[in-house]
Amino acid sequence: MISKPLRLAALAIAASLAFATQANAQTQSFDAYLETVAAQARAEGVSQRTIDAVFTGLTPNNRVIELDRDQLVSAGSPRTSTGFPSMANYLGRHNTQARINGGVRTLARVRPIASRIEQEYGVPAEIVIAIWGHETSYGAVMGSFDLPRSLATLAWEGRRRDLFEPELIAVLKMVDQGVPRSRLVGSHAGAFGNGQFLPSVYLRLAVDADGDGQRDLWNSDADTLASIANYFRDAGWRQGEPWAVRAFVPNTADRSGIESRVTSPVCPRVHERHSRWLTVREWRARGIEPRAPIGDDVLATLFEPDGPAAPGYLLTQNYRVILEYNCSNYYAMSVGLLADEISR
Ligand SMILES: [Ca+2]
Repeated sequence: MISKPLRLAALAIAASLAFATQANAQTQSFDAYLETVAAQARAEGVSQRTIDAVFTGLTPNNRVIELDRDQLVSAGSPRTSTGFPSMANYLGRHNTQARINGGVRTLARVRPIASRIEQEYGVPAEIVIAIWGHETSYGAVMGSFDLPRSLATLAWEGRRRDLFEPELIAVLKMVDQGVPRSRLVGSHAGAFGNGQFLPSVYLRLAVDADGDGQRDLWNSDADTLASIANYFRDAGWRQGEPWAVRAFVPNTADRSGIESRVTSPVCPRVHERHSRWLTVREWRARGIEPRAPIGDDVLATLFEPDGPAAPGYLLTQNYRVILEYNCSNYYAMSVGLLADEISR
């Protein structure tokens, strides 16, 4: 299983996934810990009224800690000859016909808004809707955990306090900005709404696109679509470039010498499966043929997720943008291919 999406936090998770020690865990009672967070929040301008409204009566949730630990130990699926779990298997489970149909229906329903947002942000509507589909089945499954309680529990527990304490303070700032306390419901790991943003991402990138004065990622189609599109634009989406194209890779293709020579500073285990960057023109010269339109000068990496006998892809910079949303090749491939299906 791939770990649950955690937005920008994926970077921090990748760095600490190997059973980090609980160095600073639970050296204080939960209430004493909340007092230290409250002091920090006050220093960052959060009102006492908000702190009282959110923290009074808050208790840790053991279920959240259990789920967080389960993520670490979940054993992988069967491996292919690549040494990695099968991409085909993952896609079969995640890009189901029901999910594809849901995406087509969603796009039809929101098309006027989606077109306007596509114009404004330069991110294809089908990519945004594919994210929505993978995160919450187009809003059907947004999580039922109380966000302040989950975030306070995870921050106090301490394994990833560096990640969760700022998110706990960010959720207080959301309340200060007028988000109703009752709306703060989401995943056990603190992600919420249609696109499963973390609070810090909400503060930075959520958009009020329907003009009602609220950035409502739970109920508003326009706010949801614009906020995800804004995330993608902020992460460097290149308008008019595909996320990837399927590529024909002949048996005779020489795969030696195309390994990446750099180690990615972020989630290196994801990036090390991609080749080095070459232009499409250079790939063609090596006998590797794109199966869909893509400019000759576009830079791409070759990725053969299930090995040489299975489909290969030329990934562009836009694939990296999907990885910024959730740094997993399985996630990014399933989002890109779902978007392709929706736009077909
Ligand atoms: Ca709104």
